[in-house]
Amino acid sequence: MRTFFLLDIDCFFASVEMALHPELRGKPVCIGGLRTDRGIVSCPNYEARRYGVRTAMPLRSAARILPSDAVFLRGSHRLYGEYSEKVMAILRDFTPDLEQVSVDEAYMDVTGCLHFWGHDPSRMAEAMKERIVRECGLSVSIGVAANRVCAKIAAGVKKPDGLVIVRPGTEREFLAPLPVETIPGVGSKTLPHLHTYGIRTVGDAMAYAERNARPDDRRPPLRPERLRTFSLCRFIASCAVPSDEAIIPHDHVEKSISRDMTFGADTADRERIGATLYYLAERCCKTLREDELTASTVTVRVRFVDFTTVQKQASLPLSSSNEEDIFAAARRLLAQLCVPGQLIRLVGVKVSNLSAVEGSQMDLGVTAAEKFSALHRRLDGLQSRYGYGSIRWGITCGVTERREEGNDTSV
Ligand code: DCP
Ligand code: MG
Repeated sequence: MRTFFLLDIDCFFASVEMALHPELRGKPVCIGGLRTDRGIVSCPNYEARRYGVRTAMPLRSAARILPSDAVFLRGSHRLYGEYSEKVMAILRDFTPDLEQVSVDEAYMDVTGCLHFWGHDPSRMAEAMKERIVRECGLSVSIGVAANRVCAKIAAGVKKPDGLVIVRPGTEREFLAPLPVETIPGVGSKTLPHLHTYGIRTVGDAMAYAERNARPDDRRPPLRPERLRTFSLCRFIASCAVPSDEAIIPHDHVEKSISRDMTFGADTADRERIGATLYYLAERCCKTLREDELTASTVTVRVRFVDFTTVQKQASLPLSSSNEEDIFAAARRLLAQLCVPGQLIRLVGVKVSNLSAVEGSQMDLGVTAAEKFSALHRRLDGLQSRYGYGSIRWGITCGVTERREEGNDTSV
């Protein structure tokens, strides 16, 4: 079981100003502009929030509701960037497995480091907080849990200066009473839909998912509208499940290559989905070969009818740029992400963990992989000369859509 931390700096921009100018402490402070400027508040401190000021509120509205000793500052993004780097550097002293997700927020997988703290996450979290206060003068909130979603929600529960630990096995208990919109991804579109089904809390969604699960096929399939609700509720319920997904440290993440395809009409046709998966793997592999790269991680992304998106990744035993290897991994991942009969809107393949290929290694033609590699290069040449349709693998013949949303991405 993994242990994740989510750390979020409290009212970040305002906190930096208060750290540098202690005379601001205790007063309402708004960053974003002066009180008569046009524009919005980018960060109110907690004193200003007590008067009802919120992020993105017009400065002039904030000025109207705040007392005259409130301080309005334009702020300095350069300064906040420097503080952000300082905090992230402190966190990296605690664990290398850190993913910075915004200027003041990072996920950490501390599973491998907890033994330094007697397997006590609260000791580790307190030590982090103490160092950040001492060296940067900033207070932070930390959520600890066996998956990222619970850690993120826990970090927000007792802000500012919070530390909330969701003990393994208590995820359901923790999430169930919360409003369903607490779950990231449940927004203004999905919320009214859930409300029409009487689903207001995460617990309601969990109960709905359980009631409508169909372990055997003797019960009639759900109608599309109910299926949408069910998929949503199942996704919400999955937020209580511990995660085994590793955190990929951002500064070690290299370029990745991804290709997505949205189907013309939602489909549950396994053959068609498989053909598309192969086609997308092929597109990724072509780019790998063009750039003289191989990949050792494959990720598959699936978007369902209700726009819920799930993804899963796997490592290859040997890094590769061959369709056979990438597709085999992608097919296994796809099988884990969706059940037969489930309608799919989009499927995507991403290859990452890239490394450069030694030129001669590709040309030996001794092992099966090398032979395939040589074959793929020949096909690449033919296709670039005479078009993709001139010669193609049988499996992709059913692929008619070309509504690719692919691009080479740097994560
Ligand atoms: N920010 C911004 N505009 C927004 C949201 C945020 O400029 N619409 C900036 C200002 C924040 C910083 O990003 O200080 C971090 O955003 P958070 O959402 O973490 O908000 P705060 O750190 O200000 O408050 P909290 O204590 O709720 O984390
Ligand atoms: Mg913050």
